[in-house]
Amino acid sequence: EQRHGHYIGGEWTDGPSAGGRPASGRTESAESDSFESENPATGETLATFERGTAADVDAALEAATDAFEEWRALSYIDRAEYLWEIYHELRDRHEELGEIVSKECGKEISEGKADVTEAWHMVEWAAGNARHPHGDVVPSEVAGKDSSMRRKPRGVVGCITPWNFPVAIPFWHMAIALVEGNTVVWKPAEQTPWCGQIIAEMFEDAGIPEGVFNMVQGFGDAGAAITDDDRVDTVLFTGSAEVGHEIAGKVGGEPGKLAACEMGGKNGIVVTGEADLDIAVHSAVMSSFKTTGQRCVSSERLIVHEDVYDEFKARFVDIAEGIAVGDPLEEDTFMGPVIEADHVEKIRGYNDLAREEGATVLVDRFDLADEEVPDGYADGHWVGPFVYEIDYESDLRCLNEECFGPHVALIEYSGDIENAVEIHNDTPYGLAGAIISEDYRQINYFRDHADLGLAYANLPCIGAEVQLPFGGVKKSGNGYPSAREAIEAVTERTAWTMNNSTDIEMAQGLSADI
Ligand code: UN1
Repeated sequence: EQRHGHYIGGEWTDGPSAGGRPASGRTESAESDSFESENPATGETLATFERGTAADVDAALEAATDAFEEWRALSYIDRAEYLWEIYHELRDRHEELGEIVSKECGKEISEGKADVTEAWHMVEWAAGNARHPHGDVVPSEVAGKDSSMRRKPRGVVGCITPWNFPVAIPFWHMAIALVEGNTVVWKPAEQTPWCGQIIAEMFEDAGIPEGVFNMVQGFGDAGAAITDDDRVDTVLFTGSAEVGHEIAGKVGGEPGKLAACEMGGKNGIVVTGEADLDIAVHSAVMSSFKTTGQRCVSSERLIVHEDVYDEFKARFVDIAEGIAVGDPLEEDTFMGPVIEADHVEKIRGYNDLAREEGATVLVDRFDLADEEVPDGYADGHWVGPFVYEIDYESDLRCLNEECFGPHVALIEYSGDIENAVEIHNDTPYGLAGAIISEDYRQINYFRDHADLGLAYANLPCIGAEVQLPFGGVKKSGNGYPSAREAIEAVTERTAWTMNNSTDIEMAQGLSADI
């Protein structure tokens, strides 16, 4: 029987009480002790989950704090063994879990499966790291001294993860945190509690010692109870800029506590006059419409040179007009639904805003024609591509704010690569972006001058691999909570120096005479 509670200190809580009133959809309701997971393609309820309170978070933090000393005392290799169990389970259950991801967050099935694949890649990287030397031997200027940099776990790591990668991103955070010797309190996104439940079951099946891994389901109030608590040493957050900036400001301001946050972007692709247009159009379509535009790395700005603008536009518009929107479990679907009803309204708002700010609309499939919505899916959260062209102006909100949907601007530029990069950099964000060009000088200029954490040439700006750093500059993030760089946020570095001689000799010529 499924319990659908929290996993705290090696035990499941009872789950939503029989008489508990489920929150309607995913709206927050303070009176409710439960909430529902919904299939965004059909609107149907998948399961009901217990809604975490401050008391649940308190219990989870207590358990994580108590478990820390024993967990850190294990060897790296022994800690990694638990993760290897999970690695095999993720692989063995690939198809099944990929379908669950697609059902709960609406991504088409190849993306659902890729989410699971990315999770095991991360586990493989983190657990494999246990057999890799980390730390540095550092030369000392004094012959009799040995210096090195050693890593230590920080303690309790609070992880807050988003719904759009409900399996991969939790492992970006937790696999490294755990192998490095930290204990974890995790809140999955309220939109994807089913994925949260399954991941917690995997930790249970792997036999992870009690209190090392804890999962509390719930909303932002449960998240705030984690991030605000003094027992938490590091907060790892991936999600919206609004929440991330709040956490970074609040937690980052507290001495001894560390927040690493990765937020969204207003990502751009530059197509120069020297671009291969097949690659340009293909990359732009993938970057704008995969995951129905709901990746933090999705592109919402296409900055195209005047020499190729008309041809690029015609080809991009043609594909956007025909792109297959539908049941995420069907193999030939390109775009599934968006995550929830409120998100449909948010996207509508940005489409309207673009019109008000002077856009010429090229494709508007926002209100999908009735016959396009598959039978039986009328209650799903459907939107189609919205493509517009607009004259670049620095302060247009539609070119600065992240919509997080299939909403994309075409901007024509003239002159050199410098002009394109100036437009590219003119947003508050700097997460991912791409240049499409056959001219290596233009490519190198973009690499060196575009404000980005993830930069691509002749590729879409989605699809990063876990062994690369994943994070952004400017308002897109700080501290890299994600993929391989998370190691920096979950470890302390000790500068260790040992004297091997019988005298004391100081560096910098400092006198040691007394
Ligand atoms: C996200 O966009 O929220 O780089 C994460 C990618 C994926 C991860 C995306 N590996 O597209």
